[in-house]
Amino acid sequence: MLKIALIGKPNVGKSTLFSALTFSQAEIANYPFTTVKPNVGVGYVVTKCPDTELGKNCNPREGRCSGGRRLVPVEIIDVPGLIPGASEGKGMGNEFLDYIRESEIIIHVFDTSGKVSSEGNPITEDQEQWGDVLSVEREMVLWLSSRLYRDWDKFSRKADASQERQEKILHERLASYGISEHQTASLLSGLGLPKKFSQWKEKDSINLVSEIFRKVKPIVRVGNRADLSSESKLQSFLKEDPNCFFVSGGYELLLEKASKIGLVTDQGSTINITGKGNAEQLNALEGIVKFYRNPIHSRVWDVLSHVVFGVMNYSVVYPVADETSWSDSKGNILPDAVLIPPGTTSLDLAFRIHSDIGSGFIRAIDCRKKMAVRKDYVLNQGDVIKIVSKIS
Ligand SMILES: Nc1nc2c(ncn2[C@@H]2O[C@H](COP(=O)(O)OP(=O)(O)OP(=O)(O)O)[C@@H](O)[C@H]2O)c(=O)[nH]1
Ligand SMILES: [Mg+2]
Repeated sequence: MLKIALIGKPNVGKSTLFSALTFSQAEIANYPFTTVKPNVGVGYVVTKCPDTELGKNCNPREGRCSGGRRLVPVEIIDVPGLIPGASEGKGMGNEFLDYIRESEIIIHVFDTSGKVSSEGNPITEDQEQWGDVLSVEREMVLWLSSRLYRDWDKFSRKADASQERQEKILHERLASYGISEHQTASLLSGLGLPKKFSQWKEKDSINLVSEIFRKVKPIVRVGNRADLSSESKLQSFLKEDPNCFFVSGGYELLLEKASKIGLVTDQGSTINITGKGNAEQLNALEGIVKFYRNPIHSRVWDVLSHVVFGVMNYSVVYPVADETSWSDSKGNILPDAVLIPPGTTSLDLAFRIHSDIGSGFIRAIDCRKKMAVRKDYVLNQGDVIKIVSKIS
C-alpha cells in the first residue's frame, strides 16, 4: 500500500489530522510529544470508478465505492514530532525516522497560527515560522544523510574497487529508501557527483538526500490550525511556497462528530447543516461552513488526493480475471483498485499482483478495448487489465 508519512514539529496537529484521515482516535493533547510511537492507519484517496461504465456496482475488497466515487486505501503514518537536533538523537530519538525513509510521500504539517515553539510548547508571540518549517526538513535531510554516510570510507574503498556500475552500487546502498535503479541513475547524473565514491564528501551525501526529497519523495507542506490564522498570514506562507495547503484538523474532527449525530451531511465539497442541534452548535457549524467556502482552505481529503494524483502523478488501475464482466473468478466486479506510479507497465503490475504471475507473464488484455497489450505497455489512469499468465 502507498505509504504517506505525516511529519512535523511536536504539537502542530499531526495526530489530529491522522485521526481525521483514518477515522480513528489517536491520542491528541496540547503538549509536545503526545505521540511517542507512530500511529499507523488507513486513509483513502478518491477516484472515478469504472463501474459506472458497466452500469453495475463494484465489489471492492478494500475501501468503498458509492456513486462512482471509489475510495482507494493508502497507509497513513503519524510520526512523532521532530525537533531541531533530532538528527543527533535529540527529542524522541531516531527509530521513528525509519518510517520517513520507508514512506513514498511526506506531508509536512506545520502550525500556521504560530502558537507552537520549535520544541512544541505553546507560545503566544509570533515566531520565525517559515524558518521553522525549513529547519524541520533540514533535520530530516541531515539524519538520512548521516545514515547514508555512515562507514563511508570502508564502503567507498570496496565500491571503487568493484567492477559494478556506480548507480547499481548506490542503488543497493539506497535499497531501504525505496528508490529504483533508474531513479538512482537520474539522481546521480543530475547532481554531477564525483565519479569515485571515495571522493565524496559529507556535503555530497547531504546533496543527494536533499534531491531525494525534491524528486523522489516529495515533501508537501500542509499548514494546520488555519482556523486560528488570518488570510493575510496564509498568503504570506503561499509567497514562500505556492504549493502549500491550509487545513484545520480541528474542524475536520468536529465535522466528523457532527455528521455522526446527524447535524450535517458532509460530502466533502458541500457541507449541509440539517438544522438539528442547539443554537450554539448551529452557530459553530455555520462558522465551519463559512471557513471552507474560502478557497484558500482545503479539506484534508482533497489534500491527500491532490498529493497522490497531482503531485506524484499516481494512477489507479483495476486488475480483473474476466475481460467482459470485469470481475474476478468469483464474480466480484472490479474487486481491486491498485495505485501505481507513473511509467508502470503491464509486466510491473503482474509482479505487483504476485511474483509468480509476473514470472509466468504471457500477455495482458486491455479490457476496455478488448485488445492484447505487450508487457512494456505503460498503464493509464482507469485501465481495466487482465493479466494472462502461465500461473493464474
Ligand atoms: N484550533 C485548532 N487546534 C488544533 C487543530 N489541530 C490540532 N489542534 C490542537 O493542537 C494540539 C496538538 O494536537 P496533536 O494532534 O496532538 O499534535 P501532534 O502534532 O500530534 O503532537 P505530538 O504528538 O506531540 O507531536 C491539540 O490540543 C489539538 O486539539 C486545528 O486545526 N485547530
Ligand atoms: Mg501526535
